[in-house]
Amino acid sequence: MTDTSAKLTLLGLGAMGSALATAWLAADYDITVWNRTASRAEPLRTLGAQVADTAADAVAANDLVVACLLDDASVRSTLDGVDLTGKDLINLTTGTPGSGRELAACATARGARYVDGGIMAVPPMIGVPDSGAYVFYSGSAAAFEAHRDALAVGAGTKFVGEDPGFAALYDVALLSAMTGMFAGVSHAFALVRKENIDPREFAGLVSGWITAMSGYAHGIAEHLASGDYTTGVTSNLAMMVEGNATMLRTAHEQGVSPELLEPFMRLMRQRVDDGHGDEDTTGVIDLLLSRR
Ligand code: FVH
Repeated sequence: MTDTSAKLTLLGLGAMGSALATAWLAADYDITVWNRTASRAEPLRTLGAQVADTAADAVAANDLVVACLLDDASVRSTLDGVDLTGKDLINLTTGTPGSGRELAACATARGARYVDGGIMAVPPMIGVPDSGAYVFYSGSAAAFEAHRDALAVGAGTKFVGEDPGFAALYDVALLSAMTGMFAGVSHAFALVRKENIDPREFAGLVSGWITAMSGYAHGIAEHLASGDYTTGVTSNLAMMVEGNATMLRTAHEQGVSPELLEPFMRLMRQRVDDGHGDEDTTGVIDLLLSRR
């Protein structure tokens, strides 16, 4: 039977692993830690952690084993040959949906229950009340429920289903949205960079505008749910494509490469050319799915 008392093993003491360990120690958890580079465990030993010499020793110490390593390969090599029988393995290492499913199959075949996790936070947010930090979890619902309290110590929890690939899918989907946002923000700063404009003041305007526009995601969701991409459209694609030309001319005038914007603009233009100028950008999703 799974031991759900306040103790666990943590493999990996990088920036994120150390933040998680510190949060569990602050909450009086009895934790055993292991890290490939042993010296990184010393600050945690001082705070009260047990430090294992090997990953196998660390795993043997507790039923709940959390891995927070660099990547899929480091998880596999760390757990190679380690007895996982009866363990609940929670893998917080960022991976792909496919790697989550593969690790789940591998762990299950070795007698463990597997839960994948996707951390939506940076290390300073861990263990900080109201920081907004949370983690997507998917995989064994029974293992997640058994350890819900422990997993909630450093960050909020969102269980997104028993498909072990879903935590990574949600994680990477949100990171992808963020990457597109960073691209837009970079272009915006480039446009004003050579002018006598205070970047700190400009940042407030950029941030406020992005926040005001963020509800756009809900409009897209309604279109995808209904299959009608024209309902509630206030700014149609034909108009936006004309606006794109103005954005590109402005980039040219300001000496800024349009390379971050052009790929998306090409897809918008394609939808208009295909006769969808009365929609918004939802149809770009269909184009992305039809091109691979
Ligand atoms: N830090 C962040 O902002 C992000 C936030 C969202 C989630 N990510 C993911 O979390 C995983 C761990 O990230 P991290 O910030 O702790 O990363 P590092 O500080 O670089 O530490 C990496 C740890 O992995 C160990 N490690 C690397 N390769 C191996 C290996 N072949 N075998 C065993 N351990 C390995 C490394 O050990 P060492 O270099 O100290 O010996 C660290 O413990 C990650 O998936 C992020 O994408 C963080």
